[in-house]
Amino acid sequence: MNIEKLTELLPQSIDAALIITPCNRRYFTGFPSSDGFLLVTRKGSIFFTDSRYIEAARKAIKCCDTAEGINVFAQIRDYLNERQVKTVALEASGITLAQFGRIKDNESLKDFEFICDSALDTAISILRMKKSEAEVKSMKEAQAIAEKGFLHILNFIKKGRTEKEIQLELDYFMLRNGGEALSFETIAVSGVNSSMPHGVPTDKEVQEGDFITMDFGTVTNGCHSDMTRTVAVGYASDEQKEVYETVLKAQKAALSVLKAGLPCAHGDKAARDVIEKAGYGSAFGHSTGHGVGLEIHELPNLSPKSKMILETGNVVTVEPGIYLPGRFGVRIEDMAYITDTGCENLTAAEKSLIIL
Ligand SMILES: [Mn+2]
Repeated sequence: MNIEKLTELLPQSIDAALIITPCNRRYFTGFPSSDGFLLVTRKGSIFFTDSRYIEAARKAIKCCDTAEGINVFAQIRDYLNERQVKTVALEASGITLAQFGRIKDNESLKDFEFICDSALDTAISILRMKKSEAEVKSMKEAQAIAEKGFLHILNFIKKGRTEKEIQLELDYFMLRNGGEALSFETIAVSGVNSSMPHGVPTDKEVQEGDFITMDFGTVTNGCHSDMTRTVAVGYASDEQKEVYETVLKAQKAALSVLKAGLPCAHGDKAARDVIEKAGYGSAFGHSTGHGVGLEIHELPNLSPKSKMILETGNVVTVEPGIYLPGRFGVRIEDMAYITDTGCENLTAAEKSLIIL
């Protein structure tokens, strides 16, 4: 169970963890809610939530006790005192200063030491990086919906459509076909706008000769998908084709080296080397990829700065790009599940250049 594993990963100086962020609460309990406190100790764990959720929480949560939070800080105090807890870790990267203040300055909790450094976040991210079978299944489901959306949007795109129309059509399709949310605000940028890696869709109409870059994903059971495709409308110039092929070659180069044991920075380098060799090094400013799961950006990162090593069970995106300001850009992105021998590509959508 993840809760037990968490207590093993925490430094001995920490007796308990108070988990507040919705994403981590959901990760450990499997139960999504907007309110709750998950209190994890070495001698038992309990989830407090309010009257709106308690009935559903009692039915759904099997991994720890549940209780309705009536006077929740006093209840937390009593639970901790019964277990002789002195030190309690908090999620430094996820809670607000206001939340930290409310806990640390609470009259009921004044006898405990609250630790808000990286210890708890580190322990949780070690667990979350290794995806469970259920999480991978959900990510595959989300990805399948997104890929249906990609096929749908290929029939929708034509000269005269605006970027916003393409964005909204893709969003509606994914939500209409089983997606419970969008992974992030869909990017659909065309022509000169495609040189902005995270450009925001505008009322610009698609013209012949435009590249359109679409970066999108959907969510099932809280798990995110993430993919990017660049397609051409009408025709593509020789230069556009050359840039496209370079990005594709870089993307495939990274995918071919990913496996458990590989330093993340080497995964990035495999893609970056191809782009640099082709003379576009300065046009690839971002990292090659990032972890994805219950959140759209998780560890590990395929970044030149990363010191992490890939492990079996990680899911990372592989998304090199080339961006020529004022002209055009290309990005191609798949998600990869890391294994002992390589990686399983979770993305099946066509990658060779599509000219609509
Ligand atoms: Mn991505």
